[in-house]
Amino acid sequence: MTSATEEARFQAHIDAEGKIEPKDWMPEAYRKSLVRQISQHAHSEYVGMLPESNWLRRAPTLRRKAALMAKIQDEAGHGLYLYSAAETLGTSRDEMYRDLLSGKAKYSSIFNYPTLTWADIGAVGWLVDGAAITNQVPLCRCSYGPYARAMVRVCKEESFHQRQGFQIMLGMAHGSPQQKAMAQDALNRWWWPSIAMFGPPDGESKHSAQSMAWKIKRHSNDELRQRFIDMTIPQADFLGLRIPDDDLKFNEETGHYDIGPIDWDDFWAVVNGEGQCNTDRLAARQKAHDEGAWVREAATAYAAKRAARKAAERIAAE
Ligand code: FAQ
Repeated sequence: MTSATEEARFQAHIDAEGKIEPKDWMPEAYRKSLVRQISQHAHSEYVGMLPESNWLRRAPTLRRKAALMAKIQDEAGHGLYLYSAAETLGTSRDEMYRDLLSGKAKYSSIFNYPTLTWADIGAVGWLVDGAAITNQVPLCRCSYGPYARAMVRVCKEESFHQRQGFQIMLGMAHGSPQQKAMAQDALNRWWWPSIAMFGPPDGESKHSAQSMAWKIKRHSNDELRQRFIDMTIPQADFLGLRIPDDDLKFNEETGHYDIGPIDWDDFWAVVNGEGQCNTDRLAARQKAHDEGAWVREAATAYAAKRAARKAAERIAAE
């Protein structure tokens, strides 16, 4: 079969909502784009543990601490499912992780902002996980089977995370005047980075058109951003907090909220390594990787020993 015929069959399968599995034929560009997106997603989950773990030992109550600990552990689990899904495409986890530590691979811009107060933990859960769910629910229908299946569980857990964050915000917004001010301050700082997190505007998104044709992405960056804005503004009203945007207004004609301009220069500066926390985040991941070397060595040695024992048992039984 020529590669043009293979490609036509591949696209027809996707158009008919078929799933692509690891051993199926796929264009190299499809494989490469998936490794790029899934590994960036996995890196985001790993780096995303850091802003939250900053508050783990200072959580205000044991209950809050237990919930936050469970959430952070979930993010580690998400990273594992995602690295495993990406490995089915032929790139090893070691290779992907090396690219993160060297700064070659991207991870989400949002995790380069600092968590300054406990209210930030509420804002991260409410806004960042809220944005993550909006972006990730359509990924459960991604054309690549292992990614789509991993996302089902990830989304269920993200939905618990979003509620955990909203509940913190609710407690603070209805608490003392100082607590309400902290909640408003957290919203002021996390709103715009959460909006930008959906990626560049449609006209500037270099991968969207192809990713949508391949049904990796189901919606454009701007469509998902708008969906998140429309969903979140009534939640801010319920909290009695103000969205920090003087241009924000409901557009009766479109049925959507219009927002002011997004600071794309800030977004690209953060993506390109100049955010407040980029250096710290990578240093923390590098330190954890170095300190975990003995665990990886022990696990590899155990696996090798177990395989040798099994082989010896097989030979003895023959
Ligand atoms: N940050 O052409 P597009 C979470 C890059 S997980 C950094 O539009 P695409 C859970 C993009 O990679 C959050 N870079 O790209 C959690 C590309 O660069 P490249 C992560 C960004 O792939 C919560 C270039 O810009 N979620 O939050 C960003 O079609 C709380 C051009 O962009 C995912 O990864 C950004 N925000 O669309 C954990 C979801 N946006 O690769 C802990 C899966 C864009 O050419 C606590 N990923 N770029 O070098 C996706 O849906 C897509 O990859 C997008 C980007 C939407 C992120």
